[in-house]
Amino acid sequence: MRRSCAALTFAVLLAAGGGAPAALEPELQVIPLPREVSRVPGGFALGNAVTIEALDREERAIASLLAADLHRVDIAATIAATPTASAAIRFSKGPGDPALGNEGYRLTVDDKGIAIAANGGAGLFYGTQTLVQLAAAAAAPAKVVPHVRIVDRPQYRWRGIHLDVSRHFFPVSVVERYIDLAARYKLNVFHWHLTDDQGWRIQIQRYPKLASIGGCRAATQVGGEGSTATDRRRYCGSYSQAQIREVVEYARRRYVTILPEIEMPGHSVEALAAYPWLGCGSGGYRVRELWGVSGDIFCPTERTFAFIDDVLGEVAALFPGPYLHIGGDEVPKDAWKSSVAVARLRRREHLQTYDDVQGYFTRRVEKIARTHHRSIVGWDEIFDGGASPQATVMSWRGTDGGVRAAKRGNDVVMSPDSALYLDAYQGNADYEPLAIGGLTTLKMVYDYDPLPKGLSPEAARHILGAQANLWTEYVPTDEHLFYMLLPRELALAELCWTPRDRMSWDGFTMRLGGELRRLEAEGTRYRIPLVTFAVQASGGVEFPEQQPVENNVDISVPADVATVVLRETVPGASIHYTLDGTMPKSNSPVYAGPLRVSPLEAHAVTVAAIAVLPSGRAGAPAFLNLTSSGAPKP
Ligand code: TNX
Repeated sequence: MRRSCAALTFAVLLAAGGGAPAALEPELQVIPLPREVSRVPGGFALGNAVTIEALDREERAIASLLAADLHRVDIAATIAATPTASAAIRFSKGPGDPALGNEGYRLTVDDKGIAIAANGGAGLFYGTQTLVQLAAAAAAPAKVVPHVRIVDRPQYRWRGIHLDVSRHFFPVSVVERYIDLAARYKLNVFHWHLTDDQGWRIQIQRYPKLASIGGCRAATQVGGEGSTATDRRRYCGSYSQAQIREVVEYARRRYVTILPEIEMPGHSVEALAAYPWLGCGSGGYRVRELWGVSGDIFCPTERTFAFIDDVLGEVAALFPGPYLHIGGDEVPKDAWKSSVAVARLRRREHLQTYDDVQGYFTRRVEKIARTHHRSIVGWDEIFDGGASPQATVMSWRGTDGGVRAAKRGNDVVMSPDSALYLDAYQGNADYEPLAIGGLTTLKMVYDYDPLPKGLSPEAARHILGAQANLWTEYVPTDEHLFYMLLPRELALAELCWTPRDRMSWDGFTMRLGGELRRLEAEGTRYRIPLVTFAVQASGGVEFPEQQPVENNVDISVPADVATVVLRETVPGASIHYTLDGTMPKSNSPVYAGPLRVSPLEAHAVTVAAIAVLPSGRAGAPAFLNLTSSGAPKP
């Protein structure tokens, strides 16, 4: 039994009648929550038309993105390129404010209007993102934004989101929307997984067959993990270099750096299908049709390294960011074990084990990357073979690899599959579209702390930040993609940006609704959060708001009667429920206030509830299983 201690107590929910949580919310409606917020009484009315003063080119570029965002929340904005007394929104940019760093900003709203100050463009841009969220939360027609002083900067410098376009291909428009959303929530790295066994997706001029042959598979797996059935339909897709340049520019304007990944030496049979001499075997390679890992991998020959040099040269010319991701994960070594070339290499380089061969491979590729003025990032397996201390390690097999690498002085990005894998189920699989497996709930993402316990300050400095990965074996469409991304990306954004001691799950779920409503208005799919439950039993025992785990909350009350408060996250959604053990539907009774149930009388009661959006789209059911451990002693 738990006494109420969470911020969201039963009494608070009861007072709100289980609805309209925004009225109770003392925090600003901003995700990620800013570092320092001081509220001042009053507010500034944006109305339906504003002027943005933007005095240089960079400011004007930011202002035009801001104007487009404001337009979407029904505020028309004009940009003034010269000092304009009537401007409601002003920028000031100039180095020298140590509280802000490269990416921080000050946002001040007072009677005069809105001022955003930063040391550079990134900070100004982030200030505008905060402003748009405040404007989106403000009610029409006055659109009053609260008087406030915000001083904000990120906790981590690497705030990443990944997208696998090999398993399923997503066109430029979808990739740009993906980047748009990342930038909105102040993420700054887009990890573009461009190649894998199931398809090569980037045009390389010197090797055109990579896209034309490596970019097509003859069929695609249907069914879940382990299925060997396919749809027998040819599936192709790749980006031209012109398209890549367009996306790079799109990201640059939103202060997002793209991390392109070219997988090697494993996850590369699609490249072998295009140029069989890249493999250690005698050919017959095919772009993979099933998910999982191919045993055919790059052979570490001089010809392969020359190929990698050419490819990375073209990739580096397209992507201005400081890093190239070279993969390095899941490398089955069998093809190397039977290779004469590898045996010769091992003798020459004194490589004891096949992990050492991968280490040699990684260090060669790192040297190649350096000739193109890039550092490498690799999955944590690159550490096993002895990566150089300059390589950045992306820790995906949990966090141990990251911890070991940080202790040895390598930079680390935390993206553990246990908490930040967005291809896993978001709730009970019975009510979710087919996914790869596992469970990564919104709360699991939110609770993840990128800083492992017990690291020395020196090692902790090597934890650059965190990243969530979205593999797309089971994500065939863009609707499904955004369903898997949202709202978990918002939890990721907060753990990357907001200092840990400012984070609060209750506060986050209260702030989330406004952003979901905004996504709804933009026609972007997201997963509707489950209805939550708070319970008060006779005898004064309270259970504060409970988050269903795999859609269930089990509570045993020491009472015969209990009052249950239901809450959903999206403003304007309704809750429909049943008490008779049947599945709730859109035509089940509408929840209008606290429910009185009697678990003792019936032995057990299940409250089953769904949230239904005004559009009619319904979320997955959540179940409160109430049992009575006996009536309270008088
Ligand atoms: C492992 S995470 C992989 C990917 C798969 C993913 C599925 C990583 C570095 N490698 O190739 O898509 O699991 O969750």
